[in-house]
Amino acid sequence: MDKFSRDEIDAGQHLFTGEWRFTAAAGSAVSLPPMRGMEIAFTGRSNVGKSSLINALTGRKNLARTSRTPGRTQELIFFSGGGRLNVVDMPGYGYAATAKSKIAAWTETIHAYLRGRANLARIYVLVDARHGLKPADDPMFDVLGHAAVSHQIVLTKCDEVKPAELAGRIAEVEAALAKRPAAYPTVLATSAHDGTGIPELRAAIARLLEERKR
Ligand SMILES: Nc1nc2c(ncn2[C@@H]2O[C@H](COP(=O)(O)OP(=O)(O)O)[C@@H](O)[C@H]2O)c(=O)[nH]1
Ligand SMILES: [Mg+2]
Repeated sequence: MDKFSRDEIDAGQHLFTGEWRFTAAAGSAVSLPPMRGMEIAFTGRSNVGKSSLINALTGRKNLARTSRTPGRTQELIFFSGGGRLNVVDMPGYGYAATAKSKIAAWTETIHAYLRGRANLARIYVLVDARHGLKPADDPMFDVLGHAAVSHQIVLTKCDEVKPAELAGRIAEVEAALAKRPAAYPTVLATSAHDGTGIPELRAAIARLLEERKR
């Protein structure tokens, strides 16, 4: 796991202090909003904790509506805090009951988004710390690799696993990443429920935006 300086932690906190609000939703390629500032996007299997993590990052309890029904969010949802950074909640995947037609529409929208988004700094692929990587994650990593979009794994729900199990899960996921050279080699461990890793994830995003400036 990466280490962050006090300055980077502060910069991360500052990055998320705005009044975060919903700005747009896109359920198809044509409805994508115009590019503005920089974007980071969150993806992962349905129910992995995307909306909860966005709420924790932005400090807004109900910004990204958390849902107990997997597979409900079928659109890309855009949020802004009024500054340079925009956050995108991507539709979840890997939900067995999803109709084939919906998967096709989802795939088309995601591909269009990844192909045409010059201001997309990184995709964070969320993985449940209790379960690790699953075959359902493979298509997303394949798409990200092909599109050459910068991406990194964030473990979610770390409050649910004991420290020794978490260390093992991190090692296991980072070992799997060695076979995916397009992916960032280290993971970030978070919990939206107890706040673990949230300052570090904010700092990682602040560092990323600094790198993008140069
Ligand atoms: N224990 C624990 N549960 C979480 C955490 N984050 C999300 N959840 C739960 O996981 C479920 C799905 O969360 P949600 O954010 O809606 O997932 P999404 O489908 O990926 O957007 C909800 O019941 C959340 O309460 C976490 O950090 N810890
Ligand atoms: Mg959600």
